[in-house]
Amino acid sequence: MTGLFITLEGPEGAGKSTNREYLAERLRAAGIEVLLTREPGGTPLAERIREVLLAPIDEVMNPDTELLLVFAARAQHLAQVIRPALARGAVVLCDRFTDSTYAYQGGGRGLSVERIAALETFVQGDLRPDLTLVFDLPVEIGMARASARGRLDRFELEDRLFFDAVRSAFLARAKADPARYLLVDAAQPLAQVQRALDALVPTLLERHRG
Ligand code: Z5A
Repeated sequence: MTGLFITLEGPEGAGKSTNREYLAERLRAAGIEVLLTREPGGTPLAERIREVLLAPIDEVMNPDTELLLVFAARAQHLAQVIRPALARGAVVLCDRFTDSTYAYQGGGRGLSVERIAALETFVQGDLRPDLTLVFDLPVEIGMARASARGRLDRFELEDRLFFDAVRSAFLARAKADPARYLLVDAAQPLAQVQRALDALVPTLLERHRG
């Protein structure tokens, strides 16, 4: 049996976590095992790498260091959590995955797509999400939602140009492969976003049944 691998992507404050919980409830109501997880993180070791990635520090983190830490966490997460869950037929709902690497380390930090793609193949083999929901949001709204939460992490301290590049990278990836990506307008009121997710549930159940 193989499960369904769904990732939720987009800028900070786009509602990924909120909507991941919402979608999980809908799928669980249909009697399906749903695993909620996130990146970077998802295992105790990968969560420790997350702390290193997010904590503001005085030393500038080299972009290659950042990229390798992201994929180190992912390798652990895949081996310990994601692959076993998919193998037993669960739906995996993962808050961020490799599209965030293309957006933040690629778009934001300027690392080449080729370098990221090489690590993607090295760490994931041919595993790619079955579906990626991209929650799109104007940069200023995302930054305002993040600031409202208080202390900013190392990424949230970046400037407007960085976040413009991140958003463009997400949109370009969604546009390039409409069969895998679903773009969600995350600036709408939450109830409307969740109506769009409700409409998606029957398709997901059908795909899961295979
Ligand atoms: N990162 C990376 O660089 N490379 C990688 O490969 C990966 C990650 C995997 C941590 O991510 C950082 O890791 C991330 C990129 C980097 N950094 N940044 N910036 P994270 O997922 O932990 O951080 P986040 O995106 O900042 O999480 P978040 O702010 O919690 O965003 P969210 O999950 O999308 O939003 P939320 O918590 O569901 O909602 C935020 C608030 O908005 C909350 O009060 C909601 O009630 C509200 N909300 C949500 N939707 C709506 C709507 N539609 N209307 C009004 N209010 C709403």
